[in-house]
Amino acid sequence: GRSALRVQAVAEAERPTAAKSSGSAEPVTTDITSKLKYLFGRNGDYTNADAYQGTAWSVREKLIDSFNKTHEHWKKEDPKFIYYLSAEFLMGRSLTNTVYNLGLEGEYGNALREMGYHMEKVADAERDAALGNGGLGRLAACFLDSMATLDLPGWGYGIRYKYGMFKQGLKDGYQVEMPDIWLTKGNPWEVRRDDVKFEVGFGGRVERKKVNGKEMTVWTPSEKVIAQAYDNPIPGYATPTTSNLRLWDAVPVHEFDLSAFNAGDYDRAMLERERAEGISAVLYPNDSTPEGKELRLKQQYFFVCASLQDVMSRFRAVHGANWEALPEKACFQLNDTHPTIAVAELMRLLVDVEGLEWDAAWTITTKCLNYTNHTVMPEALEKWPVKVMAKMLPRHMEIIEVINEGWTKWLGVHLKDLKSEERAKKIAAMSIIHANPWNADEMLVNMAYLAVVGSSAVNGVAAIHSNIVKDEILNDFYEIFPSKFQNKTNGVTPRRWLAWCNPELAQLITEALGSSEWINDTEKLAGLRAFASDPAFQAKWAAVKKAKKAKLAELIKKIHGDDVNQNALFDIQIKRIHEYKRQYLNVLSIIWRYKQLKKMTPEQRKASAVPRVCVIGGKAASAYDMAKRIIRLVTAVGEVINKDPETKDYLRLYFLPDYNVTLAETIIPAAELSQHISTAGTEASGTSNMKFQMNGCLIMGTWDGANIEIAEETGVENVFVFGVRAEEINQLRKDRKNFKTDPRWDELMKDIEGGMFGDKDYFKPLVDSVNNMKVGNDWFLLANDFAGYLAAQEEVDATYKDQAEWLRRSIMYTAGSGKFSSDRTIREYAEDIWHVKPARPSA
Ligand code: GPK
Repeated sequence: GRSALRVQAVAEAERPTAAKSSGSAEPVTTDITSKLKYLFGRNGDYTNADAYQGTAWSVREKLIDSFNKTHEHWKKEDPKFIYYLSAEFLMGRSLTNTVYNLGLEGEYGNALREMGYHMEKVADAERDAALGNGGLGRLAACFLDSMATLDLPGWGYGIRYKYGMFKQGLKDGYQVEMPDIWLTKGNPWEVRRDDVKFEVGFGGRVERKKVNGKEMTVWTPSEKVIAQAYDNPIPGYATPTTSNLRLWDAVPVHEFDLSAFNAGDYDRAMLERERAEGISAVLYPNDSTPEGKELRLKQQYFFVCASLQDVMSRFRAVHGANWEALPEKACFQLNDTHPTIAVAELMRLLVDVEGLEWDAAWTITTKCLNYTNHTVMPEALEKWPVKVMAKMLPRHMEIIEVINEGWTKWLGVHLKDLKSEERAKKIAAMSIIHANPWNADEMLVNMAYLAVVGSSAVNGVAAIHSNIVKDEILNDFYEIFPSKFQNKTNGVTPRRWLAWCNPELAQLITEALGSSEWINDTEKLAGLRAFASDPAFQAKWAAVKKAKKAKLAELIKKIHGDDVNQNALFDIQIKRIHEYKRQYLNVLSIIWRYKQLKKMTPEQRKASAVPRVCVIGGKAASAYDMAKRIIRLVTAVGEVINKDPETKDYLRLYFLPDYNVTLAETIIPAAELSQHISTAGTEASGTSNMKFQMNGCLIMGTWDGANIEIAEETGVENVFVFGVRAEEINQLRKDRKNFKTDPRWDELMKDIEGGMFGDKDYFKPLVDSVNNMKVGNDWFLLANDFAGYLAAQEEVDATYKDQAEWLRRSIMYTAGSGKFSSDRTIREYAEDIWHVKPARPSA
């Protein structure tokens, strides 16, 4: 039997509330086979993939029962709702999460076993819902889990991309991208709502007209599409609440343009369909660097427009046109600037469609909206050319101009004590519409500024990041509205990222703490500190890690065909490939380690080397040339060192292709050391660092993002910290030309340039990007942190040799992870920003 089931049996018995399913009278096996028979025309002899379909469609019904109950309750109670607007939701798989969250693991585990299947293998047939790039999209998914678990009335709103995040393959060590065709086998986790559709317009013209004697603005779009709703029920854990993620699919207004069709003009008949479907066709694969493509703005407006209409139509059904009360019933969280057009759209709906006065509409709008910033990288802040916006959304462009006029005028009064020259400078710097600094002829709409002006609250995602937002990125705004700015340190769901992905560790924790209450009260994990130095407990803890390492070793064998030493230190860096995340620095230290090993005699290696298996994984945006070169460097270095007979017992480097949520669920529990080594001040928070911490993985990190808070909770002395501090960065960048590189660094650069790993020409730009100090390169200061990084790596080796100390720290990590549950984060949002209260349906 799978130990998850035993953990669950414990969890089940101690559920704070009754489990949601009372256990249907009809045996689950019959239900699964009936689904296979009537939905798929299958009769016996099922593959794991079949068993997955039967199980999923069966579980779906319990999920929908819970969803319906919850929504009946919420309809009756009419509480205030939070709507989480996000262009990305990186959900991963749903089957096991749903089964475990609903407390159905006993029924379904047993049924599958009776039929001769294993839940784990059956679950493996599911494809990830990869409607996101990385941290920002996965954060949204964790937030939905916590909102439901905390019984908060709240929905996610986004786009039902037909193609999610591309699948990454390797060809001769280079990244290749393949489409993610994820819906071909149907999706049991969604419900199409044929009664929920809204029209969304683009382009056209704007006129003033008298409507019923009132002067109104009328927008006549030149292009229209229909947003079709799909609901994805979100089960909470240990509660009857199942909330909702509503995703919009774009479909044509007319199935076919019949006149064109009849006239034999098939091309034109198909045009409208293609145009419409193109809007929700594909997720842009850029993480932290927006692509200024028109289709992207279209996507943003498409889902925002449909979502706002949807919320307003539900409000109207209950409260009529009493829009002043909207902020008491609805608030919206803008997940980064991607949904910021909501500021203009809500104004348009209230003023043009509902006929409110501008000022009344503005009060409502700013009360309803809140904005989360997720990055400080200047190139990542979204700015749309006025020309593009005026053409696609002419009325919105007008509205933004009026907002900006009001805003700059207000600023003029507010800053009346400044000298006129200074005042003008400040106003220009804070204008929502401003010239492109690289092209004075082009005017841009600064979406972050629009979001700040149009919102009640603005927050960053870790303490250091929120301070940088206040002190640098949006400092002018902070000085004017200090109380608008907040911090909400990110969190991750302890269900998916500990209890469900590491049931063995979960069981051990539950045994030690005497209860599974930690699964939704992670502060209880602090109780593990009492066991940190207990040799018997350490031995059990080590045995779990070993079992998880064996699973990862199996995966490496499957992908690369190699057996790895399972007693080696498993050293992991998995995240999007980005220069600021410095995978390159990791590779340099691995090459350095390799060279040191080569210099040793076999006896010396045997006596003193700590064997390591290094794993790097992550996708590079398709157009991010430097990131692709970094991937190739990883694979090229791996090709050399993994087959070197002198060193291969002591050092390996594997690139694991197609890193995604599901792969993370295998890798993270197996990790002993994880790397979070961004240049200080560049990683807003990081969230995988929290997942590793929960799973007892030690962290090698810079003083950046949530690493800082993780170190505070775990004990700074237990974390391998290195590198320059955020406060030093500006000065160090200025002093670039005088920086003297470490001789070891120079040696490594020569090695790469000299072709030690082949592909000299391809790696040349990589070497140049960090090595031409005279022209001020190495923007992310790899050379500055290099020596400190190598020293920290030596400290890792020394600590690993003392297994009792390593295990003590490992336990201290999990014990210190209580703060990083997304339940805590969501509670803070609910109390400080949303003012939304729990509303739990009865079981
Ligand atoms: C930030 F700006 C962006 C973006 O476009 N995509 C994305 O994943 C990440 N992020 C940050 O880079 C992480 O530091 C952070 O933990 C995550 O958002 C969630 O806040």
